[in-house]
Amino acid sequence: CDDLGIQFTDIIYENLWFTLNFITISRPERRNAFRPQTVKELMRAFNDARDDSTIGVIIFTGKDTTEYGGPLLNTEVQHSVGVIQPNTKSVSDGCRVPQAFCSGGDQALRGKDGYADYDNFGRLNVLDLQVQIRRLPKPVIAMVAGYAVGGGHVLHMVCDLTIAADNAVFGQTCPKVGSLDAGYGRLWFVRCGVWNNVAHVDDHKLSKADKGENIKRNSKHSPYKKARFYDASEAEKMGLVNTVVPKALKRAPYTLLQWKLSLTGDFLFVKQLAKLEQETVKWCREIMRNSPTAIRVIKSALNAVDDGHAGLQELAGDATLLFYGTEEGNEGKTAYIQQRPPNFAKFPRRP
Ligand code: 1HA
Repeated sequence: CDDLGIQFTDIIYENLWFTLNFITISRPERRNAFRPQTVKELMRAFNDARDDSTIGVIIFTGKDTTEYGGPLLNTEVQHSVGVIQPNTKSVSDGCRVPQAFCSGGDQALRGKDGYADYDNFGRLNVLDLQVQIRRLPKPVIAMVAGYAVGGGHVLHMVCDLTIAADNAVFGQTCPKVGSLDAGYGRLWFVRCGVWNNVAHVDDHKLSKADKGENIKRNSKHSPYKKARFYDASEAEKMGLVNTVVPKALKRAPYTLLQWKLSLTGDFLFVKQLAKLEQETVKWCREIMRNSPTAIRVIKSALNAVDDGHAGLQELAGDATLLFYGTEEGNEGKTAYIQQRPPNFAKFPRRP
């Protein structure tokens, strides 16, 4: 439930140690694909975490989808249907990645005007969520195990940091399903030199020799230009993820007693977490040791150029926030309330 007591159906919203929030997309039967309702719930949860002054960092993740693994496909079949070849070294079941951060928009609900679930019109409301995460004055960390593809890939990219399990697989499936995200999705591709979509689509039409040439051409442009999907270590090299964690294990079930103990000694609780979560929490703790205001201003400054006037507004808003806390700022307001001229002469005009 959120603070208004509304039951979430598509996400899980949890608090850890009163300072971190986990926001988890929970549609495992669809590899955590989002529908309009999912996005509405995510926006509500992110808003709640923003408003809660005890929360310093938000961890954004996807529910473990392992139980919806389905039958295994052999590598040849995967190739023929265009499914990606994951990092097989790290997954116990051979050639299939059973987990997902998010597989993008739910294609079964896509109509001519966007994605529709309970309404008789479509929405592209994930675009609002992307903006919301960018403007949120607290760090948002994407914790990625398995697939982060299509709109799910973009969601991890708009987060401030990404901690990935070594079975993570990244890529933009959009053109393959007749979609495109030319907004924030493109931003990091340009930054990291990821050339993905066109090759992904064209590759199917090319002969074997041409395919080789295509790949060579890509690598000639830049070692970072990637066609098709890429795994966690490649994503790390491209600067798309901050670190890769060796194993994506499920979080061990914990009892109420352990949970209570964790409130007194968090070490006990950390022991209950999977490696991926442990590493993510470690990063969160490092962030939490820093000045929240410095983190806030740095986030808005980092995003300001790419976000244009909206980015500048965010940064300027931080300046206003800080100025309101000064004696000089306060003098103007006090003078107005006291109906006297303000005395700004006493304040230094610094070089
Ligand atoms: O581009 C945009 C937007 C652009 C602008 C504005 C708004 C946008 C909003 C959204 C998007 C997009 O996200 S477009 C890209 C949509 N996503 C995809 O193209 C990914 C589709 N999924 C896959 O390629 C694969 O499922 C997978 C690589 C993630 C996983 O493969 P795997 O492990 O073989 O699982 P699979 O059997 O394919 O999937 C398990 C179940 O989940 C299947 O259902 P089932 O047959 O068991 O009933 C599958 O249909 C379902 N599923 C997975 N992803 C989606 C999905 N169902 C609907 N939509 C999905 N995205």
